[in-house]
Amino acid sequence: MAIIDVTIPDIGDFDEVAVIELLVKTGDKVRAEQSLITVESDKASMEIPSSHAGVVKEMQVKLGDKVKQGSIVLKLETADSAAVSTPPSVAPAAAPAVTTASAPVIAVPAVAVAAPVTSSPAVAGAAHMVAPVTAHAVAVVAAPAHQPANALSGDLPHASPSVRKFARELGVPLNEVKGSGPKGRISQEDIQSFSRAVMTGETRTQAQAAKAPAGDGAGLGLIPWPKVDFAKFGPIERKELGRIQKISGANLLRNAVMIPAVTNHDDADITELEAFRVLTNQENEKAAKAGINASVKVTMLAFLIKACVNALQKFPQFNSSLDGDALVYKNYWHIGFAADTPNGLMVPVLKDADKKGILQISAEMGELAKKAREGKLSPAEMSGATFTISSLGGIGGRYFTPIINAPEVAILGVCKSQMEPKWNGKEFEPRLMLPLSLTWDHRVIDGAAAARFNAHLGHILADFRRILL
Ligand code: CAO
Repeated sequence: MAIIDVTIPDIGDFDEVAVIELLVKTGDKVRAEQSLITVESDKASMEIPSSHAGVVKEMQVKLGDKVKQGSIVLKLETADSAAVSTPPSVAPAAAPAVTTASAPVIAVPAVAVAAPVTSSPAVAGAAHMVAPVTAHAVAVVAAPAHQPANALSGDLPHASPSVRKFARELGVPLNEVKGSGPKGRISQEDIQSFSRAVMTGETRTQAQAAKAPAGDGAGLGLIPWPKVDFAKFGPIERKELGRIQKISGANLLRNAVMIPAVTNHDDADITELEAFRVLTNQENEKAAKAGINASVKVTMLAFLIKACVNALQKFPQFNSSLDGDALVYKNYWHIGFAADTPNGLMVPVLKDADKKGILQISAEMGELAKKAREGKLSPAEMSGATFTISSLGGIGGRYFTPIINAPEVAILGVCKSQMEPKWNGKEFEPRLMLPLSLTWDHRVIDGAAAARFNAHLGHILADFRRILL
């Protein structure tokens, strides 16, 4: 028997977060990895797991407390006396493979969901966070977009933890809900009524909308969402949206509504680059068989990441973020890429792409995509992107209009390359053309810059040696 302190592990780029939910109490028996409390910043909420199994002897935090890495959550009596000397695992959020300690990291919204409990050492002890995205958007999605600001100030609206959780799941801003219980306590029914009212456009009166702070996205004066009894027209089946979809939807909507986005479509001639890629893979395979190096499969996306970094360096406004009336230019190039996973779309971030070669990028991308599919990405591996690429090249399609992943200002969508007849001045010749779709924020970028960005990208992809110039 031993009493140990269970502490807050590395929770990524958050200095201090508020305790918004206590999931266990004194006397409870907990398993290793079981969630103990929920904490929340303005960017994300996350459940803090137990580093060991045992019995809760004493809670050391209460609702509204501010905690950070190392803060003691509770005292735990464990059966294992060796546990005393085993500090809670706190490392994983700072995944070594791709973490850059020195680079400033933008607080990219990340969402925390109760991620599948995993026994993987890669996430053990780390806050359970998953950053989801949905179709056509590669936003690393913020926790409830309208999360009440006062949840962080300690002035928590009157509601039980389960009601808070319910509100978060629906993306309902608790501080806007009028509680019907004693002393204005908010119940689950209040949340449901609020949510229903929002869906039918009843909640915000025009007066409320007029009072809404500029830029909160409210008060668009839209007509109510159509209410249709679908069952009247044929058999239906109703399925709740997944948690990730619910949360990401609010963020996608915000990004779609608040960013004046424009998409430029273009094509890049990758005939020679594709031949080089195929050759590189053949040579790599031979070398791997001969035991000379590890086998790394190079895909077009690795070249695209490198080419994008070059274009971002030439056109730095594409690697910036809006901050009020100022533009923040980032002198680091962390590229997010959308990865299709069973949990939904995730956006792992390949850090310092400017400092890495194609083989390293390919290897890291492979690792990150694998972790994404297994739900093992750490918060650090999903944050800090300065630009995002969404590649549907392995699937198909011609062009699409990706949604910008705020606070980034541009995103590149890529579709499947195909052979096309191109006029070379004398005759048509078959060329492998890669469709590019660049969506950009018109507050920061103008059409001419976007056309130049795409043209430059195409120029690099057509002859990759230009990257050396
Ligand atoms: N044109 C033609 N073929 C392409 C291509 C392109 N632009 N890009 C990739 N391919 C080919 C690859 O060469 C590979 O072919 P082989 O198996 O014959 O070698 C095949 O497609 C599969 O590639 P891949 O998808 O495994 O690798 P990738 O590096 O291109 O992509 C990843 C990795 C993680 C981005 C991808 O697996 C994925 O998840 N893509 C989906 C992203 C997505 O859904 N975006 C939309 C977001 S908006 O809702």
